[in-house]
Amino acid sequence: LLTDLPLAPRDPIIGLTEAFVADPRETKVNLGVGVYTDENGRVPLLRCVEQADERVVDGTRPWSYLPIDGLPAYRSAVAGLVFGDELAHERVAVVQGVGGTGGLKIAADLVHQTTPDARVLISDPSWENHRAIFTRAGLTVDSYPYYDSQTRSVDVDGMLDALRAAEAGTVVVLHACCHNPTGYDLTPQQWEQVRDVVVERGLVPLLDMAYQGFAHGIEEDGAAVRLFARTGVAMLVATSFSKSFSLYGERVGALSVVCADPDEAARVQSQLKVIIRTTYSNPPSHGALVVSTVLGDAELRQTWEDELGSMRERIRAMRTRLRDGLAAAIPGADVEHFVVQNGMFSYTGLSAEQMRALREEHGVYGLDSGRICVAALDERNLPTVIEAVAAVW
Ligand code: PLP
Ligand code: TYF
Repeated sequence: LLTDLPLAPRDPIIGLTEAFVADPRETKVNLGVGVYTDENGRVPLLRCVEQADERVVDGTRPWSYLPIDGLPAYRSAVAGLVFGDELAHERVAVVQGVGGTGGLKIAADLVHQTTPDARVLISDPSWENHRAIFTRAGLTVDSYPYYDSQTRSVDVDGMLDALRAAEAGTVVVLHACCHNPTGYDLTPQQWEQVRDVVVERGLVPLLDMAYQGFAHGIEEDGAAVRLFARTGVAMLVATSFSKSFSLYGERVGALSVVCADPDEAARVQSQLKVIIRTTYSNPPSHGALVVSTVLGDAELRQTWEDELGSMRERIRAMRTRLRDGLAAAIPGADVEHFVVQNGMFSYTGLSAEQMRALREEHGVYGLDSGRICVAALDERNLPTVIEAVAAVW
């Protein structure tokens, strides 16, 4: 059974954290994995989560099984957050997911079930796991142009051309906001252009929403999802609360599928339940209870919005400090892109070789693609990072 099984490659991002942990240097900085840390370098426990958690622990022991498709209150809270009153929620099949990754995997299995020959287009570049998840589900994955390193911006013409050339039924994976890994998002006008081509060509949009609230705000960051929801075409939305609730290890996410009518939504919901039942039977309860408690309580929800706003503003402040520090350290260098990008990640523009030098000579860990996690910058590590980046520039 296992004799000829080869050793699988490590996850490049998680593997980097392992190398970081093994590095003995005291001044080392981990800008590899996409995790938000606060001004003290710690993953925050949000106050809204702490307070909801107390209620959950007080009120719900012992732990029974959740329904296959998840906690009903959580599912409605997700529908409210993702779609607002843009469409009738009876038209949407929503299931709890094991993180955003779980939502994507359920989506991939559903697409494979309905259209085994479907092609999936992901952005070039994209989160590594996109290609892996859809490929493993048996689908063919290709990419559309997204990032133009010459102009340090989105190659929207290349993207639109690729979408125009795609066959009807092709699934197009779009980062709803805070593109991972580049940090470059579409403008509202560009989103409208993408929407028009997707609708005209009969493509299936799958919006991956892992960073709602990290670019401009909860409402603002949901605009692309609502833009597509208004068109009436079938669409899929994967949601992750890992970052926005700082609940990484609780694995809280969802998949929403917008259908033509309530009857179709009921059929989709039933098929999603079969996929879940045969994958992990039913989802874990604790994180979803915490999130639905926060979203269902006006006061806790306000606390969440404030805390999410603080995370967003701290990231923006770190981007500005990085830009200013690099501009001072490298006279004449164009470093504006650090403040143009959104979210937790920044494509620095550094080459793989420069990123290796950052790691080996300076103990600053980012990905070979040039991606760093700016949400892990703080006042203590900024001087080290600025000095190191300036040295390899
Ligand atoms: N989608 C994107 C674009 C991501 O960056 C991530 C990051 O972790 C995910 C999905 C998965 O989120 P989760 O950790 O909730 O599975
Ligand atoms: O891109 C990132 O760093 C985050 C975290 O297999 C992550 O999305 C990275 C790799 C992975 C799972 C999550």
